[in-house]
Amino acid sequence: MKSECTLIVIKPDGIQRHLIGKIISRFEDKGFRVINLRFFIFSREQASEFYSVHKAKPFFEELVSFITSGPVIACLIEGNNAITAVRLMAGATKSFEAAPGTIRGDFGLGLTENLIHASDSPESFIKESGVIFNRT
Ligand code: FUP
Repeated sequence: MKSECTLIVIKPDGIQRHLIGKIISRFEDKGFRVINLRFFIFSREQASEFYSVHKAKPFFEELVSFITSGPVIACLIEGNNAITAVRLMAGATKSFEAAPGTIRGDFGLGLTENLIHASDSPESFIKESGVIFNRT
């Protein structure tokens, strides 16, 4: 058993489509605990830092524009192997290829608009949760 913490962000499309409850319920139903939660709008500066690993990618501008386009919800989620398990539950990046049973596979068809972000490693979790929870 490896209890660990991860971060999810319900993206603006998830909020606009009223999927907050459904998305968080999946993690609670699985046995994870929500240990912190924040409803906010990313500033451009904060979004650029959050997505800094993608700075050189052609889709960076689109990604920052989208994530700053409306409110999001960030949740810290704790439980056994949370980082791996939560990413499996989110599904493949391209929602139109994501497996049924995953959040992206069940609720969306988009790429940039893919409902949820989930940290992919302990290092990403520390960096990303710092951008959201350790600053005003
Ligand atoms: P993921 O880890 O599944 O969230 O995906 P990545 O870290 O590979 O990409 C980060 C975000 O960039 C994705 F959620 C969607 C977006 N993206 C695009 O908008 N266009 C692309 O071509 C690739 C990713």
